[in-house]
Amino acid sequence: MTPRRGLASGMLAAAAAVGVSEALAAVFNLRESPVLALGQTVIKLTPGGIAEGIISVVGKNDKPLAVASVLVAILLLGGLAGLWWSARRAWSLALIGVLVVAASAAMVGRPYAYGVGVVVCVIAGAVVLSVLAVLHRAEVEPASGRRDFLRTAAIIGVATVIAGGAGELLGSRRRRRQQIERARTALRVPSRNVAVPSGVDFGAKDQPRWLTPNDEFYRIDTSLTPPLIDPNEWRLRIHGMVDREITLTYQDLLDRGLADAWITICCVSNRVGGDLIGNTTWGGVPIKDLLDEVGIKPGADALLSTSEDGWTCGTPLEALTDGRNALLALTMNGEPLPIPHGFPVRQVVPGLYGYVSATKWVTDWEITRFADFEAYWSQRGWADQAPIKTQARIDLPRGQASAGKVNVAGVAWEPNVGISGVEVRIDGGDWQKATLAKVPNVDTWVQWAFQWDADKGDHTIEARAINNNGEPQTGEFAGVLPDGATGYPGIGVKVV
Ligand SMILES: Nc1nc2c(c(=O)[nH]1)N[C@H]1C(S)=C(S)[C@@H](COP(=O)(O)O)O[C@H]1N2
Ligand SMILES: [Mo]
Repeated sequence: MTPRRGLASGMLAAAAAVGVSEALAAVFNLRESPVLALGQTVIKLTPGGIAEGIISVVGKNDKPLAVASVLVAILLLGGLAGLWWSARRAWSLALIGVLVVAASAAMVGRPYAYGVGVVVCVIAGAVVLSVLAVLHRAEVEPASGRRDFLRTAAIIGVATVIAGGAGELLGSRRRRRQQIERARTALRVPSRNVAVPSGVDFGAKDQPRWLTPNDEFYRIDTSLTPPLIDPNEWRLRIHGMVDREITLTYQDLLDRGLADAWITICCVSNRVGGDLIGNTTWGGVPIKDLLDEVGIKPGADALLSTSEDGWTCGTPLEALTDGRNALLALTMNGEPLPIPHGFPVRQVVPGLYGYVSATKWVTDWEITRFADFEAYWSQRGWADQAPIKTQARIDLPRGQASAGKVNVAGVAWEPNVGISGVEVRIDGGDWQKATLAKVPNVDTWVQWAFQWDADKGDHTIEARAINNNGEPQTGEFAGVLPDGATGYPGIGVKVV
């Protein structure tokens, strides 16, 4: 192998190792990749006088400068290892070994050191060895010639760029997420009253709590990774069929004062008995107040809301102005919205399925008419209008029960209308009244319980909710498409 090619093979091997180590650092979520750790270590080890001299020249760019120097050094030393690979293999191996040890030491010496950082350095060393071996074999094999070496080198080069690029992308997204998470934690939202009202939760073992904790709240959206929005940069533009167009900031909303409301939200894709539903307290600005501020022009019947990532949602103005607690929400269970649940600002509207009301990461409101647009899910076959249907769910018992008194329990809901009763029937018999827990308003689900005197054997239990208009839920089965499932929830129980 010519010296020039030896040098090239080594530099390529070093570049591949850097690319792979960047990617692995991102995959393992390390705070610093080996190159960055080496750069930081160089800064730390540079004698004060020299460092000051450098900083006086390059200013705040000392970190990029250190990283660039490290990269150049790695490439040059890699080149040397490639140069020595054929004739002085031992020197070459020793040099690679020294580099791996130096990088490992830098990783371990940093705050937040992780043992896995050493693994990354060792893998990077293995990459150098493999690339050198492959390139030099491509050169010496009988059939091979210049083209084989170049072709192999080209493939490795492309792979290096892809690995490094992917690592960079993943890493920068992670850093951005951490930055937004810090901004979220630093927010001072006025303290909220999030105490669970008394009497709402029977407290039965194995039953979901009346208040759904934020980290257990169901999540449905079309984004692979949630939008990352800095609350200081967030804006909501309100325009369309309005008298006065306005643009709101996060602080504008805080200045208006937040109202709190207990609201159960539910996904249209929730099958009968399903768990795409949750209940919490939301703090926000009443949407009606904002609509009054901008002034709705005659003829408008819809709010077309758009999220930062381009998802769209059509909500009837009627539901936003009829006096129900429709909120432009900033908090969820007393804290700023979690990022996956719409941080910094989302909508919550009692009584409408999420896809027609609950826009997360909302940044644009257009007052318009349903006749003039089709929102994201309507374009895909779902209904334009979708109020939440009267439903009950059975949560207890689970699977088996022992003969005698059995606690049959669950929840029922029809936000914005409320539930007046729940009935239970065993093996298709008569409907019998269950007991309801308390609720603070008509917008939340209500827990119910029924004491069943159970005989041994296999049984089925069904339930139905009756809303505050005295209407029982329908027993007729319907799937979730186009506007929500119906039918009685039913479970099979083995009593022993
Ligand atoms: N930006 C955006 N908002 C969205 C969605 C979405 O895909 N993108 N999905 C909606 C749907 S279908 C539901 S059911 C609710 C779910 O809210 P959650 O994830 O906070 O429970 O958010 C709604 N808001
Ligand atoms: Mo949904």
